[in-house]
Amino acid sequence: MADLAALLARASDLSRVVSRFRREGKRILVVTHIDADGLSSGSLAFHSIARSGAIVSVRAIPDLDMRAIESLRADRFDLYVFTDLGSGLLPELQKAFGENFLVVDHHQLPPEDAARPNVLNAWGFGFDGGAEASSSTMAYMLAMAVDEKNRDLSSLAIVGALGDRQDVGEGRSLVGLNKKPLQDAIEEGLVEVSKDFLFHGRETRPVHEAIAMTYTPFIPGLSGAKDSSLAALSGAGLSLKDRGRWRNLAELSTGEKQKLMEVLAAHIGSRGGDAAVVSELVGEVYSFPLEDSLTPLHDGREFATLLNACGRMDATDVGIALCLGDRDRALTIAMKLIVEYRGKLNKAIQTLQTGDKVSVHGNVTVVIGDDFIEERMTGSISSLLASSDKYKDKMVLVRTRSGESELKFSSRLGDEFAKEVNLGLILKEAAESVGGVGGGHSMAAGAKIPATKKEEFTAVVVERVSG
Ligand SMILES: [Mn+2]
Repeated sequence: MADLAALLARASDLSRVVSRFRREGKRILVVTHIDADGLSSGSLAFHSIARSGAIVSVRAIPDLDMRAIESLRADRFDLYVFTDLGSGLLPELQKAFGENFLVVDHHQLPPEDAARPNVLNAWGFGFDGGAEASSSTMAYMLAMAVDEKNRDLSSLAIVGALGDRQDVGEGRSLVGLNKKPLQDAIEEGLVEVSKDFLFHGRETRPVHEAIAMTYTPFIPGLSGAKDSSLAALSGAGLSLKDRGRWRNLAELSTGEKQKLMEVLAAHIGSRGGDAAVVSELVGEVYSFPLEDSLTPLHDGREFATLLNACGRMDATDVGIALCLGDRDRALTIAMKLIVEYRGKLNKAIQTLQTGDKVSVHGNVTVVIGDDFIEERMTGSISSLLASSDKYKDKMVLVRTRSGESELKFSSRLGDEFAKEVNLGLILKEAAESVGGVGGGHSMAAGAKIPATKKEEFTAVVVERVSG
C-alpha cells in the first residue's frame, strides 16, 4: 500500500537536514546520474537547495561505484545529496560519509535500506519506483518540502519520468506518484496534456523526418531511414508539402493522420512485424506552453531525449544548464549534440546488423559492443534494441569495455517479455557473485564487473533469465 503521508514526512526530515547544513554555512554537493531522469532530478535538488540560500554544487556521474565514492569523499563536501543513484550501495555510502549524506531515488533496494532515515526512495513508501515515480518526482517531493514555491519546477519532474519511460498508463500516460508533479504543473499552467502522435519532432520536423527520427517504438525500415520514410509516405499519396514548404505532423488533418496510421501499419506488417505496434505511436503528449514550440523543449519526451543526448555525449553541464533554464548557449550546444548523438546511435545500430556482435541465448540477446559502443551509450543502445520489433520479447544485454580491466553491462526487458523477472535483482546478484556491482529496476538495470569474469557473469544472467 502506498503511504504518501509517510513519504511526505520523510521528505520533510530530509529538507530539515538540508536547512541545518545551510544555517551552518556548510558545503553541499548534489551527485546524480547522467541520463535524462538523472539530470532533471539532480537539477531539481540543486535548484531547490540553491534557492534556499545554501552553498551547493551539482555533479553528474555515469556510475556510482567504490572508485566514484572514494573520489567524491576526497573532495570533502560537508553533505552529499545523491539523486537517481546510491540505493544499491547504502552500507558503502554510510561507511564513506557517515551521517552526512542523503539519497533521493527510485531504484529498488532492500526494505531495511529503504527504512533508513536519510533515504527518500519510492519503494520504501509502497510506490513502484520502476513505473510510478521517477527520481525526478522524488526530488520534486524533496524540493516541495524545502519550499512550496518550488512548484514552478514541477515540469522538470515530468521530463524525468518520461525520460525513464514511466509513461506506462493507458494511452502512454503517467501514473502513480508521477501524477503529483503533473497535477501541479497543470495547475501552474506549465504543461498541457493532449492526445497525438508520439513521433519526435511532431511540431518541428517534416513528417517523414519525424518518423525516421523515432526509435521507440522501433519501426523496421523507417526508424533512422529518412529516404525510405519519404518514399513510403509519398507512395501512399500523403501530401507532405504545402506550397513548397514541408508540413509537420501537428499540421495534418484527422483524416490524414488516420491515413498515416494505415500506411505505417501496412509497412510494419509487410516486414513481418506486429501491426498493432502502431497503436503505440499515439498517446498522451505533454507540451510546455512557456517553451518555444520550435525547439525540442516544447515537448516533454523531446526535452528528455535532448537531456539524454547531453549526458551520453559527455556534456552533463549542458544538460543541467538546460534544466536550470538556460535557453541561450546551452540550447545551441545541445541542439548540436543531439545530431551527433543520433549519428552515433545510427552507426552503432548499423554495426550491430553486420557480423557476429549479436547472439541469442534462450530469452537473452547478448550484444558484444567492446570495440564500438562507448561506455556512456550502453543504456541508449539497450533501450533502443529492447523496443525494436525483433527483440521486444527478449531481454537485451549490452556489453562494452570500461577502462582497462572492467566491463560494463546494460540490460533491458522488451515490452513483450513473457516471464516475470526482476533485472535489477538479477544483475545485482550476478555482479556481486563475480566481485562487481550491479542493480536497477525490474525492466532496466546495469552492472560493472572485472573483465576476466565475463563468461561467468553472462552465464549466471542467462541462466536466471532463461532457466
Ligand atoms: Mn531514474
